[in-house]
Amino acid sequence: LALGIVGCGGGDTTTPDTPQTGGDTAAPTEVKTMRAGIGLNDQHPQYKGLVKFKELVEEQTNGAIIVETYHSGQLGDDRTMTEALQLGSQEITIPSTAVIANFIPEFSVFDIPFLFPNEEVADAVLGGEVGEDLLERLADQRLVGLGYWENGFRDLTNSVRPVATIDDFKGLKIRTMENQLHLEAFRALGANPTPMAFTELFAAMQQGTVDGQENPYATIYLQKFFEVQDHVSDTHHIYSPWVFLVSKAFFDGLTPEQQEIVTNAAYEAGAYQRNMNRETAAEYLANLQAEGMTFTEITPEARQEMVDAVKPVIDRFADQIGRDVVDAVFQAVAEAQQ
Ligand code: TK8
Repeated sequence: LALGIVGCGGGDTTTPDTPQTGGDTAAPTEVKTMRAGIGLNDQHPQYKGLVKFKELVEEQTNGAIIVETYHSGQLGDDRTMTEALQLGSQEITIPSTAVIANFIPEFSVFDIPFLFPNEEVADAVLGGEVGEDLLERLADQRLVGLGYWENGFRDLTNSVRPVATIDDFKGLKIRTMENQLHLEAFRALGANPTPMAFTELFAAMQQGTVDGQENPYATIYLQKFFEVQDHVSDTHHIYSPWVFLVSKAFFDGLTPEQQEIVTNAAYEAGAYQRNMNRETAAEYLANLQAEGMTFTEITPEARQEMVDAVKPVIDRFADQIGRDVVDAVFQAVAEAQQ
């Protein structure tokens, strides 16, 4: 008894060919598939968080929603996958806010260097009114944002020299994410930045197309950047959030109960991933040193020089980001520290 195939807002919907048996354990009448793609590999807390999401959703919907997980850029880079959600050919991706800023400029507010002094302040701002307001703006881009996950504090690596002060940035070819504020900030630090998708980064470092990059320790270690990079510094120059994105067309096609399950699962898996990220950061730095990377601590004085150097960039970008958003974020950062 083969039942019809019902299309539903982007996600594949197939109706099982077994007739309903009734009762709580009945097979779902209509199975929806969520194709979830990320750029990092299957060792990273981001992927472990995605698997947690998959388990929660499949269990709580009794298999009415199935999540297919793809890692290591199998479905493309952050920007391509975000566009796929808009087109309805993919249902989930978890890009950096820096990439989302190409769709909604206000998201670049989180790329302001040295904005968050620590993770507690980041949690308070992202989980508060400012963070929620930005997530609501995703609807205009046919996207739904189900909370912020943690990429984390970004640290500089390179294959040329240890970096201890701003002078050491001079002339370094640094890959940045595809984000204008990142580019301008690294120019202000004296580097020679190149925007590039994450999926091309390892090869670029291997071939010497770029001298360095910047990412949290978990990414540097788990993506094996120590094989092509010699030096790491705790610049902690930007705290990168990820956003758990769902295709709006698909999300709108879910029942209210399914929307609640998917939303709660995204937030629960986000907390799980954030905690795992934080619990392992020190271990990954130690692993990088064990793999032969030199580690340079940035002194408060040296960091202050960097803060001063990028300040004009922030002033220049405030209007492009939206001065109301910039003011609201700085206000929220100040309040979170009281
Ligand atoms: C992975 C990216 C990565 C980001 C970058 O898809 O591009 O450097 O930090 O985590 O989202």
